[in-house]
Amino acid sequence: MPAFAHAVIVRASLEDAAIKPDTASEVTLVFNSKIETAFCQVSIVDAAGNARKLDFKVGPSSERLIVSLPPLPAGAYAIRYKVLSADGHFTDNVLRFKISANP
Ligand SMILES: [Cu+2]
Repeated sequence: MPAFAHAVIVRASLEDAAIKPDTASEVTLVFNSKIETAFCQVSIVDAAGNARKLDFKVGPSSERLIVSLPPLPAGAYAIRYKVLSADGHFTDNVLRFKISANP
């Protein structure tokens, strides 16, 4: 099975818009293949290693996950995701980002 058959992120809205501190927001993750959302897990990890689960929904197409971020103070974070792609393989990865106090 070639590596490109697995679900990998091809684009994340974090590249386009900085997340503001202490403000709830949404992050869109665009994958290269359809995602089976019933088997996905998304969480956020802060610099101290504390993790919490994030709510997400699929849309507007089945390669996209829209993840809800709670209000977060400035700092370094990682979104950890585990997704099941339509070819039946799980992909596990992290997406690091920073929230700066003065975006
Ligand atoms: Cu695969």
